[in-house]
Order: sequence, then C-alpha cells, then structure tokens
Amino acid sequence: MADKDLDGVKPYEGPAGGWGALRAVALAVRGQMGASTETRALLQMNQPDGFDCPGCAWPDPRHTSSFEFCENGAKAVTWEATAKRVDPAFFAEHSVTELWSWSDYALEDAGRLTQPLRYDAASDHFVAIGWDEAFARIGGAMQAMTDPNQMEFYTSGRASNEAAFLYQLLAREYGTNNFPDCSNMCHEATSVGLPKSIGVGKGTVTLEDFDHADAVFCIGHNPGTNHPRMLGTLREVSRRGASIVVANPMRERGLERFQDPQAPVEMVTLGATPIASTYHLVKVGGDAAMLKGMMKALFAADAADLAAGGDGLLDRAFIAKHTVGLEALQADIAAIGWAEIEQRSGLSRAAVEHMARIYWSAERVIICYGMGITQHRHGTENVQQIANLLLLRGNFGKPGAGICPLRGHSNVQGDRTVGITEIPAEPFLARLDATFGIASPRAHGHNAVEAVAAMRDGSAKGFIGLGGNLAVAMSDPEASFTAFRNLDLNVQICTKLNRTCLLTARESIVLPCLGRTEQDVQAGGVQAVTVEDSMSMVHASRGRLKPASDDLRSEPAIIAGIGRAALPRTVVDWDWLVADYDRIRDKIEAVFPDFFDFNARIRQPGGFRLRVGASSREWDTADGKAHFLVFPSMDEDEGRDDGPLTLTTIRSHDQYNTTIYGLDDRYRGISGRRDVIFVNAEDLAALGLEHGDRVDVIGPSGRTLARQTAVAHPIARGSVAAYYPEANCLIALDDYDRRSGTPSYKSLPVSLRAA
Ligand SMILES: Nc1nc2c(c(=O)[nH]1)N[C@H]1C(S)=C(S)[C@@H](COP(=O)(O)OP(=O)(O)OC[C@H]3O[C@@H](n4cnc5c(=O)[nH]c(N)nc54)[C@H](O)[C@@H]3O)O[C@H]1N2
Ligand SMILES: Nc1nc2c(c(=O)[nH]1)N[C@H]1C(S)=C(S)[C@@H](COP(=O)(O)OP(=O)(O)OC[C@H]3O[C@@H](n4cnc5c(=O)[nH]c(N)nc54)[C@H](O)[C@@H]3O)O[C@H]1N2
Ligand SMILES: [Mo]
Repeated sequence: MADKDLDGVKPYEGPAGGWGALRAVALAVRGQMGASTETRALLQMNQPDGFDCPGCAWPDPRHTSSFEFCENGAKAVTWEATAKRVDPAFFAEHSVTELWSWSDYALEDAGRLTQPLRYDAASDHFVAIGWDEAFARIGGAMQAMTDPNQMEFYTSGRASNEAAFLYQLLAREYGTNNFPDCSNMCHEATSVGLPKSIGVGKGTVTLEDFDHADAVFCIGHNPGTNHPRMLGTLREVSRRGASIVVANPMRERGLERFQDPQAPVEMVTLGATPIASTYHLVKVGGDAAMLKGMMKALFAADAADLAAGGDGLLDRAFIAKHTVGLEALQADIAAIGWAEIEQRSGLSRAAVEHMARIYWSAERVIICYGMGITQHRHGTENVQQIANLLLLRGNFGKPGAGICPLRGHSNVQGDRTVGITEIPAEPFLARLDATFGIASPRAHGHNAVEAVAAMRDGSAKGFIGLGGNLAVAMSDPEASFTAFRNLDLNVQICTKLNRTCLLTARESIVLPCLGRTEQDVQAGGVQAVTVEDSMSMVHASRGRLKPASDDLRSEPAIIAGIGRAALPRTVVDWDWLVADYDRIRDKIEAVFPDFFDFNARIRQPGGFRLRVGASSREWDTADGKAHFLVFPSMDEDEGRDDGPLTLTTIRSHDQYNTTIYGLDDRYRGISGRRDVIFVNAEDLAALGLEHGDRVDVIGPSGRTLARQTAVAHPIARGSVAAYYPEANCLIALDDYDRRSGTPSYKSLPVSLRAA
C-alpha cells in the first residue's frame, strides 16, 4: 500500500478570473505591502505615464487604456514593492549555510535587498560593503582573468533596453560574446527557427489582428496564469464568434472559460465567457505529429477540391510569389501515415482533421504558442511546422493573420533586439564598433547550457547575472550548483535574494538594483527606460515608487560602475551615458537603424512598433523568400529511450519562474503545496496506483524526484506534469535542442513507482 496524501487537493469548478482573482490580489497586497503605495502603484501599471508591468510581455492596447486588471501582474508588483527588507542585521543573523536550507519561496519572501554585499568566507556571512569597494573587487577579478572568454554575462529578460544595451557593450569591449540569457531556455527555438522560415525571429501579429481573425489556435501555452491579460483579448475573439482551438495536454481553466473582472455584468451575475471552441488534449511532445497531420489533411482536402473543379485550398498565388520549398514539404507529408500521427499525437485522425478543417475554413488565422512548443529536443522544428501551416494559406501579412509566440519575461524580446546574443551578426558588430570605437570579438560565445557546462568544467571562471536565478532555472541543479561553486567571481545584480546568490565563489558580490516600479534619478534628472513587448511595440516605462533603499542603483548605473572598474583603458564614457538615458537611446539608434528617432518616438503615447518584415510580406531571408521547412520525423524525442510516461514541467498559478509567490495553483485545484504530479486517471489505474498515492518519479539515468503525490487530472494519456523548478533534478544538462540550445524541459521519459 502506497501512503496517501490528499491535503489541499480538490477540483476547481469555477472559471478563470472572477472574484477568486480579486481575492488573490487583495491577499497579495496585504501580504507584501503597506496600503499607502499599493493603489498608486497598481494604477500606474501599463499606463501612458507609468511603468510597464514586470509580469508578462503581452501588449497593452496602445498603453492608453484605463487600468487593465490582472491578478498575476498585481502579484509581480506587490512582490517587488513589498515592505519587507533584508538589511545588514538580517545577514548578521543568518549565515549562508543556514540560508541555503531555506526554500526558494522563503529566500525571496524575506524582502528586498538594501545594499551591496560581499561574501565573507571566514564567517560564512554576507557583509555590507560600499559601491566603490564592490566595483573595485569586481574590476580586480575581471582583470585577473587570463582570457575574456572566461567571463559569462547572463541576462534575465526583465532588464530594460538601456540596461541590456550597456551590458552587451561592456562584455564586448571586455572581449567576449558569452551571453547566456533566459531566452536560451525559453523562445530560442523561435529566435533560431523562424528567421529560416520567414526571415524574422519574432511574432508577426499586432493586438489589432485579434479583432480580425476568424480562428485563433492556442498551442502549448497557459494564458490564464502566464499572460492573463491575453484572456481579455481571447474573450473578445470568442464573443465575436470566431473559433478558438486549443492543443494542450492539460485542461487549463483559463483556456476553457473566463469571468472578466473588468466586466461588471459578468462579475455580478457570476457568468463567464467560454474561451476554447475546441479543446484537444495532445500528448506531451505530440505537436509535430499533430501539425504534420493537419497539413496532411489540408493537402488531401486541397487535392479533392481541385479534382472537383474547385480552386483548391492552398493560397497558390501567395505560395508562388512568396515561398520556396513546397514540393519537398508535400513529399515529406505524403510519406507519413495516419497510424503514426495518431500514435505520436495521441489524437484521433478525426480530431486532427477537424482542427485542419477549422484552419482551412477560416480566411484569417493566428497561431499562438508557448513553451509547450519550444522546450523540446525538436522545438525549433516544431516552430517551423507552425510557420509551414500558416504559409500554406497565406496567413502572413494580412489583417487578422500571423504567428504569435507568447514571449516570457516582459522585455526578453527587447534584450535580444539591442544585442544580447551569443551569435551576433557581422553587420551589427561592425556598427557597434564604428559607433564606439571598440573592436568587438567575432567568435561566437556561450548560450545558457554552454555557459553552465563551461563553468562546471572550469573553462569559465567568472559570472555576472543581470537579474535572474540561473542556477535554479537551468536543468540539472547538481551540474549548475557545481558550476557556480567552481567560480572565481560570482556577481548577482538583483532585487531579491535567491539561490544563485548563495552559490558562493572565491569572490561573491550581490548588487541590489532598482525594480521597474521605482523612480530612477540620475545626474540628468528623473529617467525613463524602454521595453519591447511580444508584438514588437517599444514604449517608455517610468517607475514612481520610492526606492526600497537609498543605497540602490539602477541597472544601467551598476553596469557603468563595472565598466569603469573592469576596463582601465575603456573608450566609453560610462558616466556621461548614464547621466541621461536619452544618450544611451541615441547610441542604440546609431547601432540599430530600426530605432530611428528613438527619443522622439518613445515620447509619443503608446510608443512605436519596430519593423517586422514578415508582417508586410517582406522576407528578410538570404533569397528574399519565405521557406517551407521539412522536419523529416515526428519523433520529438528522437534518440532517447521511451519511458512509459512523458513528463512535462509547468508553472503554477502562484509563481513567476523561480520566484514562488505562494503554494497554491488555484485553477488546477491545488492549495498549500507543490509536491504533486498530475496523471491521467486511466494511467493511474493501469499502473495500479490511486489518486493521492505518494510516488517517486524516475527519470533517465535513475534521476529521481521523490515522494510526489499523484493527482488524477484531465491530462492526455501517457503524459504527466510536475512543477518547475522542483522537477529540474530529473533533466540532464545535455538534454536540449541541438539547433537552439533550449533544454527539453517539456518532454522527459519517466516512470512512477509507489513511494
Ligand atoms: N504569472 C506568470 N507569468 C509568466 C511566467 C510565470 O512563471 N508566471 N513566466 C513568464 C515566462 S519567462 C514565460 S516563458 C511564459 C511561459 O508561459 P507558458 O508557455 O504558458 O508556460 P508554461 O507554464 O511552461 O506552460 C506551458 C503550457 O504548455 C502545456 N504543455 C506542456 N507540454 C506540452 C506539449 O508537449 N505540447 C503542448 N501543446 N503543450 C504542452 C502545459 O500544459 C501548459 O499549459 O510566461 C511568462 N509569464
Ligand atoms: N523545468 C523547467 N525549467 C525552466 C522552464 C520550464 O518551463 N521548465 N522555463 C525556463 C524559462 S522560459 C525561463 S525564462 C527561465 C527563467 O530564468 P531566470 O530569468 O533566470 O529566472 P527568474 O526566476 O525569472 O529570476 C528571478 C530573479 O530575478 C531577480 N529580479 C527580479 N526583478 C528584477 C529586476 O528588476 N532586476 C534585476 N536585476 N533582477 C530582478 C530576483 O532577484 C529574482 O530572484 O527558466 C527556465 N527554466
Ligand atoms: Mo521564459
């Protein structure tokens, strides 16, 4: 008999949003901040003159709307604007060894950092130091490196364009392209895969396109939790009568029905709007088969239509004028059989044909996707199959149509745009060098997996983290913890304490920075920063709150301080640039022509949209065409033994990546805990297990996540799901997409054993 534990497990019957969301906001505010600042801060979020929400990258209606309510945006703000502080007294009381035993939740919940810290090995405590000493120590350690490629410059996607641009300048003047970044664990498959298909590694739609789409597909993303403001958009799509088709291994409440807290009638009558018109529980890792199956059905229907004297279902004029590669794609699709499609996708032929019919019956289609598509060994090919499907019916560059990757961090897309990349293109480096008079290195650098491997193996010796919590976000904590502990220098620029800060190196420095919500004053006065959302809209963000401590510095100012200290012969006037961020923006404009009139255009309400060629059928590929690309397989886990079950890792409703706000996952019916694994009831029965049994989850090479409670859940047969980051111990560091470097966080062969 396995031992059972059903505490806090109870199915959730309500819609997404609604009064539960309002209640959660009230609790978050009460738990983290004083009443005086809360309303002001929340009301200034995503306003023409306020700060950009540090939550997700979903755009706002021109940043001119009245306050758009979002529970998880409110959690992100209250978490940052908390009244709690970790001050020198806190660090005098708690040694690093003691803090290591705290949970990730407790570490961040302790509060905002207030001044620079240095690890003192003799006492095993962090001690407060001044900024000059911090910069001098960092500069000394960086100058002691024998090769600039021994340094890793990590970026998490909350950094502003201005901070990210200065950061890449610092690293390139220092002499390396080692830019591991959170995007490497997230939408790298998009950044690498889409340019080959359509010439740009970004989404092609704008918010307005959702007003014109006849069908919207949502594949592998969970908007109710991760982009809650998108539910408002999907609600409108649904109310217009357009189709919303979902492919997701789990039933996610936000994709089923939504009670809009901004819609008084819905709130008062406890009504809700249905979201998905069709919901398919595709198997984890079954998307390639599903997408190829949809294309197979489309080709068959097209041939039948032609045979019956019709014009066919493909957009042949578009294909002839704009694309290459159709024949190869058709040959590849013709070679696959329905039995394999059904087996790999977990969907019946009828279900796949039904999805395909909705697709070809719609004149204008948007396909949205998230981590369910990208975080696989063949994430890049998955993204390209989505592009193929859209190209077949000319669903690019017309109103209401296009591809819509749901980006992660609020400025992860902007950071890439302004030069955070380990594989920089030559024209960009040439302009950077000409603008500043530096000689950027040409050799490609490390992505996130490569950086951790280099640190583990000892070839990288120094790390700076501009935000983030890499050691916890990365797969294989054993490898990443060892990697960080090997270092000569570990610098963390952050707002709150996290586990990566506690992985002490020979020299460990924590530098506390301003958050998005806080006022940023430099020599030239009050500053604004800029960010780019998921739809390539760039706009200004101005924090208004009083900083958590008088001793915080902005991210640009911190980077400038490191630049001065680490580069004794620097040709960059760091202090001059940081005195007035308009000057940084002028330099961004000089390096990236798409930012013409940058300072003028961000002063317009709503900012401006960066050029996305594919949005107007301009394909920035070598031959100027869009490309159909073949994935000659449907096995997303090629080259790996199949386990009896495939595990995916997901976010709870109460977390922001490695930041755990609380222990509830309301829409999945979990409260007060995270030690669960979601399993299909029939799979449980077949394994001789029951709802509530304690199980060990066994991954490749015997890696084990012990004592999870198996929860019966509406999830595809053969698929199981557990929370990130707890499940990262099951994933090996070298388990990643060979094209994009993205860890395969979303498909791991596992088995379950009664604990
Ligand atoms: N509140 C909040 N907001 C966030 C974040 C957060 O942690 N909290 N994180 C931010 C970041 S960095 C990112 S990248 C985004 C992440 O946003 P999402 O992409 O929505 O993130 P995940 O929670 O990883 O969820 C993926 C969804 O994919 C499904 N899925 C899992 N495996 C598969 C598969 O093989 N195929 C398909 N079709 N679906 C699958 C899961 O059931 C789940 O619904 O959100 C951003 N916004
Ligand atoms: N198994 C599994 N692993 C995953 C994923 C998954 O789906 N499954 N998702 C992956 C994805 S999509 C991503 S993006 C990564 C996330 O990886 P990261 O971006 O590295 O991690 P976060 O948890 O977002 O970083 C949180 C830390 O950022 C700091 N911080 C917060 N705000 C600010 C700020 O304004 N400035 C600065 N300087 N610091 C700040 C805080 O100190 C906080 O502790 O994780 C990846 N890991
Ligand atoms: Mo992400």
